[in-house]
This record gives sequence, C-alpha cells and structure tokens, in this order.
Amino acid sequence: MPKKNKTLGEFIIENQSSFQYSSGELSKLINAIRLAAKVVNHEVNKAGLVDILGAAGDTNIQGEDQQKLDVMANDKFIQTLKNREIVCGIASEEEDDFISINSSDDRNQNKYVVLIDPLDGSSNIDVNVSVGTIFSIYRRITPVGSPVEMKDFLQKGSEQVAAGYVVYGTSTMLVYSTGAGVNGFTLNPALGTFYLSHPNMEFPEDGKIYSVNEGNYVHFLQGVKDYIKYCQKEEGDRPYTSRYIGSLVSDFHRNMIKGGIYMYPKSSIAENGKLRLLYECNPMAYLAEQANGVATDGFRRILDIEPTELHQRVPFFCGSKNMVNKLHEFMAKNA
Ligand code: P6P
Repeated sequence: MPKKNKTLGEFIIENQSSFQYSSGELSKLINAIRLAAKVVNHEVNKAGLVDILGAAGDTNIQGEDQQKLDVMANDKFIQTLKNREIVCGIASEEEDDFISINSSDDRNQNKYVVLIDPLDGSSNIDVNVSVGTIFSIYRRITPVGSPVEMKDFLQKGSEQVAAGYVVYGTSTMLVYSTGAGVNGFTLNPALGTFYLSHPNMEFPEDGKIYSVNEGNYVHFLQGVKDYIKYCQKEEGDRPYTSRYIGSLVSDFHRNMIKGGIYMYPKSSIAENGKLRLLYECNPMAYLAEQANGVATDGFRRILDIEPTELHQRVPFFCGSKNMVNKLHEFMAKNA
C-alpha cells in the first residue's frame, strides 16, 4: 500500500518503472494534466465571482472576454498538453474534430493521444455543485512521426494506457490509473501540491446507493424500470438510497468510496443514452475495472465496444460488481 501524503510527483517517479511503457513520457503527460487541473481549479473556484466582478460588461476581472468555463477548461488542457510536446493528437467534447499536434521538430516522436471531457457537468457551476474533468490516454496506432489519424482515437477502451478524472468538489482531487490500480490525490490549495490521500481505491462489491435521473423513468426500458423498483422495495437490505448529483465524476467518486451504481440508460428520448463513449464512458469504465468494479452498456463490457464515431453515445451502467450484475439480471429478463 503506497504511503499516504506522498506527493503526486513522488508517486509518478516511484511508479514510472512499473509502467509497461515506462519511457517517462507518460509521467510527463500525467504531470501536464496535473498542471492544467490546478489552473482550471483556480478558475472554477472563482466562477461565481466572475459574474459579480464582471458585471460591468461581458469582461471578467482580468479584462478578458468572459469565457464559458468549459471552453476555458478546454483551452487550458489543450494548451498545456501542446506545450509539453508529449501528445500527437487530442480529442475533446468541445472540439468537433480531433486536433493533430505537430511537435516543434518535424520528427514528431510523440506517441500518445489524449481524449478529454474538459469540464463535465458544467451546468452545475451556476449552482455551485461539483464538476469534473475526465481524460483517457492511448498509444497511437499509426507510425510515430506520421500525421495522427482518426483510427488513433477510435480505439477500444481496453487499449487505454491510462485514464482518470479531476473532481472540483469540496476539495479538488486527481484520481487516475495506469493499469496498476486506482489512486486518489487531494490538492492542498495553499501549496498547489497534490498529496496521495486515497491509495488503492476500490468499489465495495456491494452498495446501497443507486444514481440515476428518475425524471426519465417513464422513458426507460422495462429492465431498468424493474431494477429501480427493486432498489426501492422494502426487502432485505433495501430500500437503497437514491443519490444523483448530475455530475458523472462526483456520482462515480462517491459510489467508488461508499459502494453504489451509476446509470445513464438509453431511453425513448435518448436512443443511445447521453454519455459519450470515448471521453466519458471508456475512462470511467477503465477506472471502474481497475477498482474492482464493473461497467457495461447493460449487456456488453464498455471496454470491449468498438468505437465508430468520435462523439458517439452509449448507455452506461457502472459501479459495485454485485449491483451491476443484479441490473444485468433484470435487463436479461426483458431483453
Ligand atoms: P441529466 C453532465 O452533463 C453529464 O454528462 C454527467 O456528468 C451527468 O451524470 C449527466 O450528464 C446528467 O444528465 O440528463 O441527468 O441532467
């Protein structure tokens, strides 16, 4: 068990050799994400003030054009990753197409691509509810030095080499995995340093929390409806507790610590659900499996799904093994 209070920097260095591709580039990549997370955290934490201070017009306290925070977060992560010259391409929820990154020298030996949801749940900002950044990292499959192509991004989730999220909550945490378990680091804002606060995070096999937007209940498949009624029934260890923040990262984080299931099903009003496969479901599914949890679309393992489009959506069920497997029973009965 890694020693608590180790800094993220120390942890990266100590674990670099255990990473199968340890060339130091992945460490530099995680460090770049760490820097961008601190910058975005600073902006998110004063979001409410910007409106007050920028009341004189549509400019903020620095006199810059007031940007929507998710556009700001997108710019910060892209710029930080570009500057570090570690990745050859980036895909983002905020960008229609992927961004090819040419290094300063025309050799472009960078071998990773990053897919990000720069500020997931950003509509919660206006009501001061926590939001998050989600990232997914692959090795490119086209030859190093050649222009990055769409196939470098449309890889199955099982091919990820790392994934993680930043949760901008009551404290700011960076939670990530490079394939050897999940570790959580908490930012000390006074020092600007992330410290290992949650080593080896794991989903309890069982839980008592279910997270779903029950406002869509009437539109769900019968199997999902039956599972929700199962959660609510007075029997055995139920009824469970319903907790839904409306921010995937926050619901996932709480359920990983306490035990629970998060559901964003498909429905008659969202035929493939709402969440995006490449930069929401795949990274969270990678973390879930690294943390002894399960992530499916109700029938298939998320990490086995062959992507076809950059922004494709999939139904998403994720969390404690026994809870997701119980959902599968109800889905199978109504398939
Ligand atoms: P709804 C945020 O927009 C998000 O992508 C997830 O973070 C969150 O769990 C979900 O959508 C909320 O969607 O339709 O329930 O408001």
